[in-house]
Amino acid sequence: MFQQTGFRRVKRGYREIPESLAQGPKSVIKKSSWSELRASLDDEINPAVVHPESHFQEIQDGSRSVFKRGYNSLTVDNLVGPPPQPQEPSDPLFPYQWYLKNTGQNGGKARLDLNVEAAWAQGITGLNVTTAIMDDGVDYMHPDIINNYNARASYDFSSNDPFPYPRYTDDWFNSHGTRCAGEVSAAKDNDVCGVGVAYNSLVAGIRMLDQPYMTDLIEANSMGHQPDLIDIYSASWGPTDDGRTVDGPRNATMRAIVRGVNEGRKGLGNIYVWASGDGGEDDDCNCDGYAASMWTISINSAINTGENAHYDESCSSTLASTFSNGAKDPNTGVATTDLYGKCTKTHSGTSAAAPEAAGVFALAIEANRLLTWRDMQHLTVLTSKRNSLFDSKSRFFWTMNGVGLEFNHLFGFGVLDAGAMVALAKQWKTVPARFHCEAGSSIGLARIPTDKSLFLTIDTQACAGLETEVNYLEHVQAVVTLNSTRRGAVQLFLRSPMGTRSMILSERPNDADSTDGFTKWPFMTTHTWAEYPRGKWSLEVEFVTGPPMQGFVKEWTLLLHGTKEAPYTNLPVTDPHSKLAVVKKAHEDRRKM
Ligand SMILES: [Ca+2]
Ligand SMILES: [Ca+2]
Ligand SMILES: [Ca+2]
Repeated sequence: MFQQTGFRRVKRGYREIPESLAQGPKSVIKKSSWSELRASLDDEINPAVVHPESHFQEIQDGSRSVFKRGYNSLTVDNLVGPPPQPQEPSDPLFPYQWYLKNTGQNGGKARLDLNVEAAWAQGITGLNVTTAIMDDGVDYMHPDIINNYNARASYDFSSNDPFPYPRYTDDWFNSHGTRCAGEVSAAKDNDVCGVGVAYNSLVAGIRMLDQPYMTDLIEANSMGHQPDLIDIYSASWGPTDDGRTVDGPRNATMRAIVRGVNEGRKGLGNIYVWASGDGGEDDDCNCDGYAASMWTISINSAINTGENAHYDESCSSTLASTFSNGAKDPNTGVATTDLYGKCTKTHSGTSAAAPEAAGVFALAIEANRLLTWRDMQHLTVLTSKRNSLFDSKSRFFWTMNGVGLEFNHLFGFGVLDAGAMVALAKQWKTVPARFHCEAGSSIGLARIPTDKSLFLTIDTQACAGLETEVNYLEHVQAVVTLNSTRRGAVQLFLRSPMGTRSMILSERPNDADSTDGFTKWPFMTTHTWAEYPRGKWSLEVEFVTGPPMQGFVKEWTLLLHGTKEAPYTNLPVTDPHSKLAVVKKAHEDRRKM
């Protein structure tokens, strides 16, 4: 056995770090309460806290037969006609779940929601899809969760046992995972709390946040846990959102993610959903290697009026958005389950946004069990909506990319639309093979001037004629090595041959680093999705206005990821105004040239 060095990972949605955590491993109190908990589990298992594993299997076997009375069973009713229209949930908190159905309650914007009723009306509720909540545990005995709890797919990596039950603290600090779980799959019509986005889906608990320090091994084990039983992993945590951290997955975790997307779900690829971060305008989620990864779908949030939340981070790797709190009225938080059978109306942060997306993706998987991890990203791009999302400070506007897809630096391609995603998922044909083209490098010291921008260009054929030819983009990465007297004063923009300008690094006023800089850091953009990559790419480097700085770019490598073949040729277009129709037309026009 070997000891791993620990590092810090924080929940998103909780701004305050309790002293015991902040003090780290030196905190004796923390350590002793921790060993007490372990000891209590080892000695005598309290049946009120932990059940034998078979208990949950029994519950699930029982509950599954209940589900089968729904849409999927081959009863005469189901063979004869369409499934009955589900009634609006009768759960007491449903009227507060404006993110599911926004009627304009509490000053919100009517119809600004996830459009889940349109997905439910298609007979899709998440049946037999499992989402794992990687967090501080899940109160799996909560009456709104217990029947959807997938014990077989669950584990406790914080204390190495099969029971990811949250550790008790007086301030309910460990309520985070339970709140996230309810958003995905709280039960419908049971008079308890509200209802999950995918209320017939299964939820697993992966307890891994509740120890003084994180290790690569705990993260890797969590993200690679039961990849054939778990479809979606939802993570609402990451490197500290202090606006001066540049950090990401370590070696083992990186390998676990890669294995997940390549081999998980029996080869279709696991879906990793990530909260983009709560660092507000002073942080940039492209400095968070989990959120910025191509293999995660990172999700930002909007509040009930369509504004971004004040804590929202922006970055070009964000794919789409869902909803969270932020308005003054406390009833505009996220209503969901809470610890010990309770409910809450005030779940918050991009923490609350990621599980909503996981729920929508669970619906898409039930609609089409063959969706790959890349299909899910394409579906997200094509069905997310601008709706009425806007930047409350008018910094970032909606812009059209080179093939007519609208994006916003804060919200990615817009807010998820469950109804549209399920409908398109049902018709979906898996996208063509993906290739990785190393498009070019610019090596050698280039000084960043103080009064104007530095432009570095790469002219590329995008590997035309080679094995790795890319003609239709998915993700683009600019791998950059640079140093500056103040890292937080550097801004980076990437301009594509079709003219789309992504801000791949924004100012971070708290980042005073003058020694580390960025070393081969992969800045990612989704904004050039479906564009043609051939031609001139330029990296624009500038200092923000302020005291004079010095800096050098040492290296820049452009990596293009996407398909050789046009991705949507086999898909029927039912709505001529849909994003699918727009992109398909752009691709067809291009081929005629
Ligand atoms: Ca446990
Ligand atoms: Ca309920
Ligand atoms: Ca961050």
